[in-house]
Amino acid sequence: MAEVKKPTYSEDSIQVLQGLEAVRKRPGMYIGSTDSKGLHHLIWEIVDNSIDEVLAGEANQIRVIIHKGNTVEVMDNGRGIPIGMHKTGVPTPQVVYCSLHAGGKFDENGAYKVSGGLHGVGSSVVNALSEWLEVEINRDKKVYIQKYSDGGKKIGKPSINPSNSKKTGTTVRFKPDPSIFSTTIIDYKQCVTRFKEAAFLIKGLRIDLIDERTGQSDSFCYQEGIAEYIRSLNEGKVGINEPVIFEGSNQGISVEVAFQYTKETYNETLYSFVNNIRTHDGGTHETGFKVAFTKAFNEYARKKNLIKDKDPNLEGVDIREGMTAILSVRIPEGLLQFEGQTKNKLGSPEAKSAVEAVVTEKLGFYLNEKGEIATNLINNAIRAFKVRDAMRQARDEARTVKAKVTKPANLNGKLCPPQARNNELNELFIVEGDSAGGSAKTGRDRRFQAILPLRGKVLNAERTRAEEMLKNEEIVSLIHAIGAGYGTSFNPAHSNYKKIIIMTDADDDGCHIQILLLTFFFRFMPSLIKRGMVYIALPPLYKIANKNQIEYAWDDEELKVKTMRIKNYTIQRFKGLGEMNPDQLWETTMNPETRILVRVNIEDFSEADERVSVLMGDEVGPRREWIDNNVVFENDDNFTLEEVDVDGEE
Ligand code: 1YM
Repeated sequence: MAEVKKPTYSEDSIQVLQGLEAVRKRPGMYIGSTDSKGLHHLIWEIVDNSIDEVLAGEANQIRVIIHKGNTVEVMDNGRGIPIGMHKTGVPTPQVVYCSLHAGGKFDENGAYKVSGGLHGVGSSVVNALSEWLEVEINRDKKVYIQKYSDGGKKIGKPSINPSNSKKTGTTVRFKPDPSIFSTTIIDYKQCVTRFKEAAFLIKGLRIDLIDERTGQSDSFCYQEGIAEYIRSLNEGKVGINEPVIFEGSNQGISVEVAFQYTKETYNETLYSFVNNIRTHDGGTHETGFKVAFTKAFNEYARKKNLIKDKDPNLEGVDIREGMTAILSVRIPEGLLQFEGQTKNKLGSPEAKSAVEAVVTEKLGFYLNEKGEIATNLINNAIRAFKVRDAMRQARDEARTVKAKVTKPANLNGKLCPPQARNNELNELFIVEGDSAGGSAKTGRDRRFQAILPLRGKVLNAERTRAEEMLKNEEIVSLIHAIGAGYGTSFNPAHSNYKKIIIMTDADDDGCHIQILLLTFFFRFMPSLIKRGMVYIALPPLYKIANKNQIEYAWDDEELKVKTMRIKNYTIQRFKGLGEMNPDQLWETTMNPETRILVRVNIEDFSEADERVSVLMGDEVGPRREWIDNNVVFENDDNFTLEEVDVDGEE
């Protein structure tokens, strides 16, 4: 990892600014919000202080404990906050924990913090927003303890006792104030994500996370840093190259990049970080990264005659197809500039040129050195370009064909479109087989429901090259029916339908088709799922009939309850959708007033990505291992299924 200039400020340089009352009056100004997000910011803020100590080269371990009453303890093995008197006549830790803006973050004399610290919030803000807080410092063979309560009010004087131990470090325990926060329940999963990321980004840092409420614990430590991050993201995929790391610095900005290309992947995964905080919306550093890749690949391809003089340059999206990359930059406070509503986008112009300079140089060397791999990567990009070009042509053709037919694209008699064009209301049912397709076509509300019957199995998008996928009739029909493109050009706003509903038999084959379709959507139209536009229809399993009265049951439990109420009934178990007549199918599965739909939702995109490649990909080993370790797979928590639409409400 590139060296970052060590802060040079001392106890003297801390400016005592103002009291903590202001923070309690307007917490939102300091931590963004007082909901769960704001609550977790308190933890991040304290941990960031420990991380700064790690980045200064003075600590390598951080331990976070969530205690039973949702109190938090953060400990590091750094130097410990200085315990001597500050020039203002109070002990330094008190300055750090009681005065706003203390701690060097706002020091203008060259000192800067490089870890996240949203809004430059300091330890004092955490103190201000805590019911109580306790600081314990081990330093100079002494133990210093000071407690505060009710938003930072000192409880007595600090106790300073000699200790025999050479141990040094800082421990902070606190209880977020329930009169400030709308919730004080700490989410373990959010802590895992944050600390795992930090451990990946800082080689050799060990973070232990312990949840005493549940007994859960995790430990994160990665000696190979972001190269290991790449490996974990690409688990189950076949690599074209080994993960590579580039490091360098430019204009005081340190840049670290790792990347690996994998086969059979259509996607590009780029995770970027600024001062160890994920920048979900990218920004100037990502731009610099992309420009450098495009430049270096094209330069190399031309030099080696892999693309001819008359050919156009390879485009960025093609060059990045199949790439997984991590970009981590560390920027001095003075150059930090964020944009956008959520401040998740880096705006600093220096970051673009710094990343571009470092990556262009190192990538150029890498490609020249690894001739064979470089050729493979270039060919990968050329293939991606050809696929995209072919699809572009196909789309153009489709557009002209569409223009000639009078009714909107009939898709060779497959798609049965709704009467009205209304993409805010219309629904597309993807139905397994012709017989169910027939019932659905008759039973539907033709004003807003469309039916697309699928013949035969859908291709597995995870094991089929995009080029092949896009030749497949079923897939092409699906892409055209939805009408919003695919891959990087997919735009959910152009979808002809508000809901895309997968309607299959309630058996193994039906499940398989569901999974294949979800894999296709996940890889080719991920934002369709992200926007909550993909649904699974739940047909009933049983029909209970008694003279004129007909009821349906969706599982055995319901069957039991309903048959207890009815006398002299007959039970019919539906083996497939085709067994229902059009009216029955409408009533049970398609009518928005009575049907049950399950909305497909992705909680953690990268986890889902990894899961899809393990479960649907080429390699048998990781899949077998996953199945061995996760026996219950009806309850896969990556595709969370939330019930909606039970009575027409969402
Ligand atoms: C659990 C939270 O705050 N660790 C921590 C904080 C500091 C230091 C070490 C530290 C910094 C420096 C010198 C320096 C801080 N010190 C200050 C200040 N963990 C946690 N560990 N010696 C120790 O930056 O020069 C603010 S934070 F201002 F007092 F120096």
